[in-house]
Amino acid sequence: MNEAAWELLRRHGMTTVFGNPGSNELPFLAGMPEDFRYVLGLHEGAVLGMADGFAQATGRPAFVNLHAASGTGNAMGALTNAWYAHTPLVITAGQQVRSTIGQEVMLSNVDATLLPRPLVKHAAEPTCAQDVVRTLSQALHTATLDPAGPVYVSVPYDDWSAEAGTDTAHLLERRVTIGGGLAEAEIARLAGVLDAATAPVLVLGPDVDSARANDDAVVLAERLGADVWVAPSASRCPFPTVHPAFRGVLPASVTGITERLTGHDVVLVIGAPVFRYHQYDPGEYLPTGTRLLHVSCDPGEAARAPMGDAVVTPIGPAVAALAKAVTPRPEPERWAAAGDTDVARLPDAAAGDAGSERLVAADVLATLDALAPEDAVWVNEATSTVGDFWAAIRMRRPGSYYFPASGGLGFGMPAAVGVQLADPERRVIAVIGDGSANYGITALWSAARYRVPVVFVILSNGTYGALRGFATKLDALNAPGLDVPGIDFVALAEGYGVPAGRASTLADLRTAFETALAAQTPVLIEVTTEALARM
Ligand code: TZD
Ligand code: CA
Repeated sequence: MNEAAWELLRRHGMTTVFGNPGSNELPFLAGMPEDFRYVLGLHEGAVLGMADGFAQATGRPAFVNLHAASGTGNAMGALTNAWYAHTPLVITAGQQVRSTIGQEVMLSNVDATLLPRPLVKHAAEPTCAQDVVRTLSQALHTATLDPAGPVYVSVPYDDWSAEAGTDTAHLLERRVTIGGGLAEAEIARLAGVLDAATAPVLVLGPDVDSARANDDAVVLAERLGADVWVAPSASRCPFPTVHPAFRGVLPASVTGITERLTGHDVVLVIGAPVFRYHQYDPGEYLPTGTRLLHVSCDPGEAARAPMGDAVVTPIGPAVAALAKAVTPRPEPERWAAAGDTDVARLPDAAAGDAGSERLVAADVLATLDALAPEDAVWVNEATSTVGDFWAAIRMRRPGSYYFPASGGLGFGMPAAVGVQLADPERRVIAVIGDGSANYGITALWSAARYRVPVVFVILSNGTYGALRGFATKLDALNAPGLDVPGIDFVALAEGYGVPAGRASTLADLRTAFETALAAQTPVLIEVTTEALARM
């Protein structure tokens, strides 16, 4: 049985196991073949975050093995991000011996299939040992089909010593794919609306990046002469930020978006929900007379939107087809007038260092941008400085940006490790707030243990900056628990085996960052920054 399950995973290229083991998982893990690698995370939130980053960066499902209900519970916060990022994950959890689950012996996973809902597409426990491999097969196909997402399988550990069913050969062979893309007539209809528009605009979301459709998105924008906004709260970067069409990220509020979209008669949203708002800010969803078209791979996303006409289809082929179908227009003059947008804005070190003991985040980010390799991969989990991040960091290639898709903190540090494991050729730089860092801090140990050379930059402003912004807006500045002073990230990193240093001037930062980039190991840089309290 054990061998049949491993063979199934091998056939699907899932030879990395992200896990944290317990007694229930040992009978399965003991059979792990030599061509598999096990990546140990010390907390299940970090296990799931690493797998999430790995799956997003490879574009393939990742395999996770957790311990029973307790391990699953620890991973649930991280599952919110995987769910909204459309990350294909096959999450397995060891269950107690089948005949004893009813007694609720230690570490039985009672009602195992209910536990991870509603954050999985499917949850199952095989009804008998002979159905384990088919259940895993169902899980991995379900995880991968659009909209991709996490699935959950609980396996009683005595199942692993039973004989596999006689029909597993069929399971090893089968492929399950989604046929077809948009029908010709549908493409022509959408292209017709875009061609007839006087001022079309594109709003692109994370699924454009995960479908590797960024280049086609550039062609579409150029042929339409349309500016491009990135969808609010985007967890990926779907468009080169150095292109003259790039306008920035939409704010996560109704009125903010309506303001930005004013002047456009047609808005085409691709690969994002319409819209992932955050702060409650009631108003008109769209400027008067503006028409919104939505292309999504997720029926739920399409159905729940409060406005617009949606079509559900795989994203990659849809963007390619639309890019071909629209009639080319001349390049807008405003693009040429913008000049070269691919320029570093390195702050003057002396200016940044004058006066305050603390650095301004925008200067820190501009410094990182100027010194980072052109193809660097960025993981961002510093919440009050997201706007500064998008303004400072130039991203030119697909797969350059990862951010927690549902805003659940604890994604950044583990995801950075997973992304770097998936893509050793590109350097991963993780910009993490001193609040966020604590939810995923144990990822440092995995980075050290497996020599995963992520550069972790901790923006240490001593506070939950974003919450200070919210507290101002919600008139709740008396709320307790908004500051996090007194954390020594250099000591924490060293404790987990990651070399670390502190930077309180831009000159220090430059030296520390250059040294980190030259190293073959993970490095952490703690940067002392100003609290911004901006929204
Ligand atoms: N817990 C979890 C798991 N996710 C969350 N999103 C929060 C709490 C609430 N939260 C935010 O939404 S932002 C934030 C918290 C605590 C502050 C993060 O602080 P930081 O970054 O130091 O990482 P800034 O730049 O100081 O805001
Ligand atoms: Ca902070």
